[in-house]
Amino acid sequence: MTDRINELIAEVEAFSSRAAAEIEEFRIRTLGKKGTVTNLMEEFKTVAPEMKRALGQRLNELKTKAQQKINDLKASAEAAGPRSESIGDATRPGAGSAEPVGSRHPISLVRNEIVAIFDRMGYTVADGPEIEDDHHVFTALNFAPEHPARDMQDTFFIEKNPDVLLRTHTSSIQVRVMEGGKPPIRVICPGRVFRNEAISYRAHCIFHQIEGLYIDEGVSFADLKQTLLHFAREMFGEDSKIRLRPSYFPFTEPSAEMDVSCNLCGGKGCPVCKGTGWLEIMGCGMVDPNVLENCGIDSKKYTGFAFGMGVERIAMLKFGVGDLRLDFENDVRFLKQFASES
Ligand code: 2NL
Repeated sequence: MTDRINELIAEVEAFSSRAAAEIEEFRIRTLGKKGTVTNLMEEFKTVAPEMKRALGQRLNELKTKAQQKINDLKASAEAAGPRSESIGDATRPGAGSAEPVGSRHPISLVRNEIVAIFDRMGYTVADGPEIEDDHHVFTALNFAPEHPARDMQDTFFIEKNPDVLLRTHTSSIQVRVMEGGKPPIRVICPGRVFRNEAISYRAHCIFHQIEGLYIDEGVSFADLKQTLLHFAREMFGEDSKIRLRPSYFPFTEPSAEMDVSCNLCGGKGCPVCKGTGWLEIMGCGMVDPNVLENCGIDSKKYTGFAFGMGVERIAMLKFGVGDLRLDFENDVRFLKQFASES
């Protein structure tokens, strides 16, 4: 009997498991009604009186050890949680609980791409306030005192003070850059702009612009053309062509509207380009000498070009967004469609 007790003590000491079912099975096998330890207790009753003292002590030791072992294993199995029974393949991805990965907004994607193209040409990004004053939005940019853009119908004014308004274009950033630094200047200015317009599928009162400005000695219209051709090839594909049509802006002279060849039909004419083979994507021109002077730059020494484009319009062309109100609703079903872009 002593040998069997010793064997069982060794067995109890060696046993280990983190699975609740195995621990319970061990309990039944040892301390259960027909368990090994319980059987020994029964047998103990028939042991000769002179053996009882020594055997009894050893048997009690076995019983206590078995009970302690079961309690300890149960406690550590519970602390480790239900999954610890079997972790299975540790290289599998976690089940269910990972956060869904978001995606960039199409406006951000297009802005980042445009900024990256000009960054590679040596332009730096400049930022400025959305709440502006008349000087930076209109006067410095050569808008005549009675120009319609200064009207309440077109511009949001704040606090009934005509000198506190929301910028209607990001040119106000470039005015600040010119006022604060000396040529050579090469900046790209992305940002939100605000116009008091009725909202429709093709117009919104808040939208995004990117403007560029390059000022140095001897900058010519040829530099403007070549810069914009390079931009069009990078943005819309290397077979892209551009054309410049005469236009008018108060802040540039001469001014032009730039079209890029329609990359959907290759210039043959389709519904997107309305049969013309061309898509209008930006306005541009040589910075008016008045603007340079208004911003403290010597117009006899320096010349420059500038250009501006609407980001929503480029996103419409690039991603086929048919209604620009979608850009502002943040409907997840719309946003998810850009998850593969970066
Ligand atoms: C358009 C046209 C344009 C500019 C923006 C500019 C800025 C300064 C001086 C001169 Cl500081 N010009 N910007 C020039 C020509 C066109 O934008 O259609 N934008 C969406």
